[in-house]
Amino acid sequence: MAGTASDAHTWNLVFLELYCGERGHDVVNLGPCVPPELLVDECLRVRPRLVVISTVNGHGLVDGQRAVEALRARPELADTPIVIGGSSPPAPPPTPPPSSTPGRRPCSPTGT
Ligand code: B12
Repeated sequence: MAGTASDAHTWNLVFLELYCGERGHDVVNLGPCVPPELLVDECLRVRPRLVVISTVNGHGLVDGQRAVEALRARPELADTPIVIGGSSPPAPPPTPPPSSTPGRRPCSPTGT
């Protein structure tokens, strides 16, 4: 289990470690800000049944892809299941509906 390279959040990892541990799984929690090279080295050492990557800081798409590519580049880890999850970026604010004020007309370039 690891946070992504740029992600400093830790309670996500604490939660997941407890969640998996309480269900009987042996968990190696590498903590936050884990670069792909470290993740690969630890996976080669531990040979996990599952790699859990957590990302909550909004950079999961880029960081996660790099981590998965690094893991998949090693033949020893090519078949190791990987899950990635966490929080996604906040939704943008809703677009206000077009104004329906009576008599209001769109401006033309000439101001007419
Ligand atoms: C506490 C906090 C911090 C603390 C972290 C302290 C620490 N030691 O962890 C501090 C102040 C350091 C911090 C920093 C930053 N933060 Co912050 N932080 C939070 C906050 C308020 C709570 C996060 C938390 O601890 N939640 C508790 C844990 C248990 O819940 P969780 O993280 O959501 O994890 C759950 C799920 O996501 C899921 N999950 C997580 N991982 C995985 C993996 C799998 C496989 C699965 C299935 C599920 C899963 O399970 C967990 C339990 O339900 C959130 C906002 C919020 N209310 O969520 C923002 C938030 C995560 N932070 C945010 C941001 C932007 C930052 C900063 C970039 C701010 C800045 N400009 O510096 C930095 C990041 C720096 C970095 N390099 O990463 C944003 C991320 C936005 C995004 N996703 O696009 C959030 C969402 C705030 C916001 N609304 O903007 N932060």
